[in-house]
This record gives sequence, C-alpha cells and structure tokens, in this order.
Amino acid sequence: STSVAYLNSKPFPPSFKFGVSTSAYQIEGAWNQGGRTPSVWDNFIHENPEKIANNDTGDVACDSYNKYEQDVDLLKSMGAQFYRLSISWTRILPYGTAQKINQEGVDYYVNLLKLLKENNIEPIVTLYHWDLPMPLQEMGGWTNPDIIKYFGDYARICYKEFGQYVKYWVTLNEPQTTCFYAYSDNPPHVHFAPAYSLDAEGTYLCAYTHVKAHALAYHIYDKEFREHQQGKISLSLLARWFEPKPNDPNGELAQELGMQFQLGLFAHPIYNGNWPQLIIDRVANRSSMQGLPQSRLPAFTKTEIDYINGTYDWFGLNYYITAMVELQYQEDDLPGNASYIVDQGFNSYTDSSWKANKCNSKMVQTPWGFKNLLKWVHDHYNQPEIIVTENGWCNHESSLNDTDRIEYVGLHLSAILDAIYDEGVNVTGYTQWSLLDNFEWLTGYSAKFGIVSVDFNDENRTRTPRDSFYWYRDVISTRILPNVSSGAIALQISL
Ligand code: PNW
Repeated sequence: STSVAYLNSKPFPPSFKFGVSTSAYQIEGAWNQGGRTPSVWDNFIHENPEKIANNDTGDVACDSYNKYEQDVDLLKSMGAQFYRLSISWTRILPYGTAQKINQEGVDYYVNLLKLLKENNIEPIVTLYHWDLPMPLQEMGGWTNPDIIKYFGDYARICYKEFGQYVKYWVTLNEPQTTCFYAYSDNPPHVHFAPAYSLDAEGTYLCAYTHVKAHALAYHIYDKEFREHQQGKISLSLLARWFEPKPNDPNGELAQELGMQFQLGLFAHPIYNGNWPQLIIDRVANRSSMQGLPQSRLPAFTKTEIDYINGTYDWFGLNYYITAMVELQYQEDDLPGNASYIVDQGFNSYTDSSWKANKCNSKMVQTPWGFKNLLKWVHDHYNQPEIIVTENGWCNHESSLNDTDRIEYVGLHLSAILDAIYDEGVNVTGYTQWSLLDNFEWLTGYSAKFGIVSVDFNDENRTRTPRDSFYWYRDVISTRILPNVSSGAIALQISL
C-alpha cells in the first residue's frame, strides 16, 4: 500500500547551512597528472583490477582536476552554502613526507578555494579521505605509529597553504571504515585498500594511530594557526543507528556494544577521554581469558588521554543506514581467532520490512534511526555542534528522475528538523553525499550517489543535474521541506 509521508514543515534555523560532499580520489582523476604520485588506492586497483566492479578505476573519475570550474558552476546554480571536498595527500606531498611540496598540487586547491570564495561557498576541507601515500603505506600505514607525525607534518602544510580560505577542517574521514574494512580480517567482499587481514590487535592499533593523528593535527592547528585563521576542526565519523532485536533479553547490551564499538571507539577518546569503559573491560577480560599478558587493546597513558580529550570544535557525522542488532558472543565466548568482530560480540542485520536496494552492499531507508542517532550523539558527546558531513542515497540507475533519492533526502532532512525542534540537538549543517556520481570504491561507477549524473562513457564526463538537484535547490532557497499540499514533488512512501 502507499501512503503520503509528511515532512516536518518547520523552517531550517537561519544559521543552518546546506551543501554537498565529495572526496579527492572519487572525483579528481588525473592520477598521474600535475606531479601527483600513487596512493594506496591507485596501487590496490592497478594491481587487483578484479576487486572493483567492472574493473573500474579512479584514473579519470569525474576528471574534476581539469573540470573543477564546472563543479563550482553546479554548486552555484544549486545555491550551495557548503562544499565539502578532500585534499589528495600525494598531490601536495609526492613522497608522503614534508621533504618535497608539489607546487602544482597546491595551486590546484588554491584555485578551487578562491573560486569557491568568489561564489560565497564555504568549503569544508577534509585532509585525509583514505588516499594514503604509497611510501607511508609501505612503512605499514596505520599500523606504524610513525604515521602520526607524518600526518601532523602534512596537516601543518595544508593549514599554511590553504588556511586563509578554510574555516571548517575535517582531519580524517571515517577512520572506522579504514580500520574495519582495510585493517581487519573482515570477509574479502568488504576489503578496502590496502586489504590487510589482521586480527584484533591490528584493528585496534589502527584505531589508536588514527585517534592520535587526529589529536596531533588538532593541536598543531590550535597552537600555530587558530589565532590568525579562526577556523574550526573536527573529524567525520560514520555511524549506523543500531536497533535492538525485539524481545531479546540481551538486546540492550547488543545495542550498546554496537554503538560503542563502531562509534565510541573513535569518538569517546576525543569527546570524553580514553576508550569507552565497556570496551576497555570487555577486551581486557577476553584477553586475559585467552592467556595474554596484557589487553590487546592498546592502553593510552594518562598524558595521552588528556592530550586527546577535547580535540574538537564540532562533530562531523556521516549517516546512511540503520541495522538491527543481536548478541552473538557473550563476553566469555572465545571462538576462533581474536578478531575485532568476535570481541565486539554483536551481529547486525537488516529488517526485511525496510525499503532497501542492493546498491553499495545494502541501502536502506530508515530516517527514524537518524533521529535517534542524532539524539544519541547529542547526549553522549557533550551536546556538540553537529554538521552532517555525509548522507545520501545510491542506486544503480542513471535515470534523471530520481524520486527515490528525493524521498530519502527529504525524510532525512525532516529527521534533522525533528531532532532540532523536538530534542534540542544542535545540528547546524548538512552536506549531501554527493554532488556527482563518482568512483564508489569497490562498486566503481555502478553505484550512483550523485544529484548530478556523470556520463563516464563520454570523455568530457558530461554532467547533467537530476530531479533531486532541482528539488534540493528549492529546499536551499525556501529553507523548508516541500510537502504534498504545496504542489511540489509528492513523497509516496510504500509501507
Ligand atoms: C562513505 N560500507 O564510505 C565514504 O565516506 C564515502 O567515500 C562513500 O562514497 C560514501 O560513504 C558512500 O558509500 C563508506 O560498506 C563506504 O559500509 C562503504 C561503507 C561505509 C561507508
């Protein structure tokens, strides 16, 4: 049956900003142009073409390195207030370290940032969206604690070169996705570059180095740049909402394990200090039952805890989907090898009643989970200013009539209004993923997230706005969500 969904009809607060999000490797292309050297994703794809759908590569992508002016034109005609982009580390530092700065790479971003400024579009700049320089990957990447200082050196150079144009910095994008999909023994179908198969020790080490690298980059900004540049720094963390399996006596524990292992592991040290206690205790007990001389979760010293705690000015939240959770392993179940998946003890699954498609593993439309998550973040992390740095819908069709995307985004923006007005959550911005169809990692170009379609068979990479682009443009200009009665695109939700 079909019924009409009513979107929250209140206006977005005057200071709320709308925009879109992209990342360097997914849109720029020009992988060996302008002095850029390979990152871990270039090598992973060139060496294992079969790992990517249709043997796609990011070599050309949307060619935004050469066509960024077209991207800014689109942002302008949409009325975007924010544009979240990322810097390619190897465009700036071809050897990964500060030994050489590539001026051509610096110029590319300066030109882009100047053009955004001329058009009154505020950039949100991510320093690192997974494209680690190969020389640093060969030293072990995020399993080598020396990565922390190299990330700090890179961050300093970016603040110095670009800081006059940037008021919103994101140090790291979704370290969880990196540690769980690239530095763990997750099944191969979700193995991102560099596809290390590591037991829990390696996965936790990856979390430890990411958290410390973030904190160093924050302190460098704070000490050396903040006074003159007046920007605000955070990181973008991915979160699903986990809903406990109904009538399950272990449901609440499973939910808490879910929230803490995916989000708390990274957020708690930064927003509250140290790892979440639930994880410290659980991993310590399991390690000791397995006869280890110490916990496999690396311990922070008191000095480190204090150094990391509070290294944020806002909260960057990436949300796509909700999952059901149930307890899979009790604290004293010790099956198989010590992977983080076994330590965390919960199993997640999709409820069959949710609207879903098979894009990018599994997309589901669960806006109520988004509202719950926003409230959870508000309550657990000191009621921070939240900017939703990613949220969006993908499908496999290139149709311009993307009513499914309008429905998803409309419902999720409505959930933000609910969180603001019903719960007092301080959400101040939203950058939809994504401006363009782009290189969607393992699913290549087959998974389309763009409000603008890109023709990847055409060497001009012709960009064509979809219906959702015009819908979003109207939301940005009116600052309310159009309901059926207003004569705008009706949202027909299948129940
Ligand atoms: C995020 N998963 O990645 C990233 O920040 C973007 O680069 C990406 O394009 C976007 O979400 C859409 O997928 C994820 O398999 C990629 O669970 C995959 C997963 C999660 C996040």
